[in-house]
Amino acid sequence: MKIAVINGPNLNLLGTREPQIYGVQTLDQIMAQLAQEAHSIQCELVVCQSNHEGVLIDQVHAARRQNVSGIIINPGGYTHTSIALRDALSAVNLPVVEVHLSNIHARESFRQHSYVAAVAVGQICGFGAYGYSLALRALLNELQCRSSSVG
Ligand code: CA2
Repeated sequence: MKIAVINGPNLNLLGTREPQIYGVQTLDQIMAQLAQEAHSIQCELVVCQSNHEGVLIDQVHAARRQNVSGIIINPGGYTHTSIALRDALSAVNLPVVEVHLSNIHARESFRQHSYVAAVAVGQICGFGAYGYSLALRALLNELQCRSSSVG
């Protein structure tokens, strides 16, 4: 089974600044750990990061061609601004789990609204890098539930 993991703007800076909010691990370290975990449960990850809204939207569209079963996304700052990214996620019609390192609901008011949340199965936030691991488990559980309720 293939899962897409899509990371938005500035997440390439993880581990270099603001460790009190976002932790000390780099995105590469977090993704490598997640890929290992996925591998141990016969799952393959298609990982990407971009600072550009259109590239993220293209990656969401590509998920269908790549035969991906579901999407884990940390949309970064586009969480709070991008109707276009939300439309793309809605259009591909794959289960989506939204993840944030920080607890966006305990931060500035502009971070407390997510355009993505309404098209996601659920949102995981506030658990740092461990949130990606939780998101993977939640998505696999969702896919299992969907496949066992078909037919
Ligand atoms: O908590 C999260 O995962 C966020 O998606 C991170 C975004 C932020 O805009 C969202 O509100 C919540 C920021 C991406 C990381 O930005 C960094 C900035 C400086 C140093 C390291 C990371």
